[in-house]
Amino acid sequence: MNHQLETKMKTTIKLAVALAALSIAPAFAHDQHDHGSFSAGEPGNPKKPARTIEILMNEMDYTPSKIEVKRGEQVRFVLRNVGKEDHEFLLATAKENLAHAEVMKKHPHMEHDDPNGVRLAPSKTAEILWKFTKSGTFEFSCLIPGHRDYGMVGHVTVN
Ligand SMILES: [Cu+2]
Repeated sequence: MNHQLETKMKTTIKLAVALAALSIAPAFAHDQHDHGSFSAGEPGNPKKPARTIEILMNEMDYTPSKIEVKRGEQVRFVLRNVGKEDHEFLLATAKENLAHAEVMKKHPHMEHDDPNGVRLAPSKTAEILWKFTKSGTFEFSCLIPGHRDYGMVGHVTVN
């Protein structure tokens, strides 16, 4: 696929995500247009210290699936796909992930290149540096159709 077409498709998918959010929660949709903000905090600063948390992705769960962090804490997620299928790690609110999941039912192979998420092929590893600036409960989830329902959802509690 040529790059221009790929970029165009990504833009279309982002628009579709925004539209899905709009149909579920009009008040929330505003955030979707602000590409600088994320529901679970913000991308981390590599120059600042971070706690490393390793998360294994498998069919069909995460290990560990529950983590606790302090508000303002920076976490370096080391994500390892130890399974036999592709898996994702998308950090957001449950509401945002559910809206995103609806879009993925129509586009199961959509790529993610956002700072709060990654899709990994089997035996691949990736890192996400994240600063939890908001208190509350957030989740990480795999939105490949079926995976979330089968157990690929974990929770982050920010105190
Ligand atoms: Cu998965």
